[in-house]
Amino acid sequence: MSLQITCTTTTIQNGEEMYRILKPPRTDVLVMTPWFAPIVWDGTFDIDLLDYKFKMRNVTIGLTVFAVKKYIIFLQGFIESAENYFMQGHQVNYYVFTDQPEAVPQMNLKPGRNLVLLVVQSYPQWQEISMHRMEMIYLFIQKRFKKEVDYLVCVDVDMTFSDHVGVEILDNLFGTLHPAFYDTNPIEYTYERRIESEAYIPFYEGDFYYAGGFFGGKLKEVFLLTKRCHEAIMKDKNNEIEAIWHDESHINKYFLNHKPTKILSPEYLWDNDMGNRNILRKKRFLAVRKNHKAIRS
Ligand code: 4GW
Ligand code: MN
Repeated sequence: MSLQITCTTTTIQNGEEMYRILKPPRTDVLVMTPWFAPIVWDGTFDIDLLDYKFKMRNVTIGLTVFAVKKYIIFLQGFIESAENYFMQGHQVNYYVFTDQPEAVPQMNLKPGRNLVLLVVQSYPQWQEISMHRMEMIYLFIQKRFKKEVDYLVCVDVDMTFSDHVGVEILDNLFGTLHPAFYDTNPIEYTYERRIESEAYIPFYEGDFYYAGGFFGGKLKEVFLLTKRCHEAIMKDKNNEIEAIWHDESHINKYFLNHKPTKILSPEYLWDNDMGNRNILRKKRFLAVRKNHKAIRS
């Protein structure tokens, strides 16, 4: 079986190419955590081999996204870009949570791809909109997603896919390095530092700073993460404290105690306001420029 797989890739076609697999693919970036989770950078994976492996398992991938209130304007561009770059050739269910189903435009999807609208309430505070994503995701995993998909990928909507994002990201539980902190001294990570919060992480603890806008994994693992984060958020609310970066702070706390089995490099969550970096060969998922005043008023 494995021989067949390599035969379908170009790497075997000449000796020079084959030899390449024995060389470290990248020496300019960290490609493995101390707990042996791969960090996904361009050049570290063979997409033909991985596509074949996931095709054999006939996997279906769910992509959750929230478009509440004014953020509905990001949805069309988001889905259109996902049609071009997200999980090409695999089965995909888009799960769009919105308070305005009537405002969702008709979009033509490629074969094997479906869009499911899920109506949710809005909250007066934007922080609550962001944090209640955890609650909605875990409730809908129980209610529906676990019957329909093998993996769940949970992202922000104010983004566009601008290059390949495929099955190389999938694993039991994955998080993404925050573009502002991937090469920062951990002492400067903006973890929640107040001991009263459930998201508290003391100085001199923590590995990476993960972004709130891109995580996922197998259904069971995403269920445990989202449920735990929601419960922590509710505990904080009862204690009249809100973590500094809301759901992102709680994700960082969760990943401290439940190490992700794979980590995505900032290729998978970049902001052009941060400019370019030599190590960044691809920008796969980009923040959309937003007029903060207009969108958030
Ligand atoms: C300030 O007024 C707001 S509104 C900040 C977030 C808001 C918001 C966020 C919203 O009105 N509707 C909404 O659906 N969201 C969802 O939460 C949306 O999916 C968005 O991508 C996610 C996180 O908010 P964000 O993208 O603004 O957060 P950052 O600035 O960290 O990317
Ligand atoms: Mn965002």
